[in-house]
Amino acid sequence: MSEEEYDDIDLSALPDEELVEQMHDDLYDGLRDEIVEGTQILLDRGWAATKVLDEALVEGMRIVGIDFRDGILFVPEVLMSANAMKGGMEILRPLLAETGAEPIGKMVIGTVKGDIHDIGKNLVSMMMEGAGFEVIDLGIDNPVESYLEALEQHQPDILGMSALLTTTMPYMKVVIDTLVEQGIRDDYIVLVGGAPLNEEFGKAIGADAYCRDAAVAVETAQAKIAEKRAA
Ligand code: B1M
Repeated sequence: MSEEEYDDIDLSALPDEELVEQMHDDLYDGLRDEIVEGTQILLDRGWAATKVLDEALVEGMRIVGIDFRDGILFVPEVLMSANAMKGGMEILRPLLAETGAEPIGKMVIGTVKGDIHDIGKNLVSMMMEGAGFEVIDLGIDNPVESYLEALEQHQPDILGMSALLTTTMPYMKVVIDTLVEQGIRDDYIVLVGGAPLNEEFGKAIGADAYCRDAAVAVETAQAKIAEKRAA
């Protein structure tokens, strides 16, 4: 569709289902302004932030991922989709992170060395903040040294690591092995996540748990902190 045709679409006139489909298209086409507008419209219509996130944004990104895998979309286009997704996430951030409660725990999180994917990690950070955790986000491409430095400086309860590539996920083991070597592994709850991981991998590298998505990350963090405090 041309820019002009896009300008003709009045997003606010679309019923919910069509608006969500339009947002999938807009995410695919990397149209940040439209994603921001669509996100706001759904919220104004009373949608919960998590519903907007799951049905409009994450589902749209899943479709982008399929065509990226199949060689229909390329890195520059997917970067624009990611940028549009982040536009929507910025609107949802204060809603997802809304909490008046005292922090119930602290987490340091970062994407591992060699990996620049950060959308999923950012979502985990937001949802953890929303559940009352203090989050220190180290960003992307973290070597073991930056995790160690952050653990030393912030003394968190939880270390979270994210990896989206099969080539970078083994680096999580490098970090955990280093914690073991330094005798500090048991000082932290280590949670890992990212699309190519699974439970078996989490166990094999010595993490405390693999988290399938941001909601599971929150539940797991709460359960592990409760266990640790009870012990
Ligand atoms: Co990339 N990429 N990418 N990419 N990219 C994938 C991951 C890929 C699956 C696409 C595909 O082929 N279908 C594929 C990996 C294949 C593989 O290794 N098996 C891939 C590839 C190959 C690449 C490049 C190598 C491409 C190239 O250059 N030829 C390159 C690598 C760059 C690098 O990192 N060194 C690359 C680059 C990029 C972009 C920069 C263009 C962009 C990233 C932009 C950004 O993040 N700022 C990008 C994107 C956007 C994707 C896809 C399309 C979408 C990822 C995403 O944001 N998903 C992705 C395809 C896919 O995953 N379907 C793909 C939405 C997000 C909400 O989900 O990240 O899974 P996810 O996070 C979830 C859970 O996994 C979990 O919770 C999150 C929320 O529910 N979770 C955690 C994640 N981290 C967690 C940490 C935790 C807990 C839970 O800690 C406690």
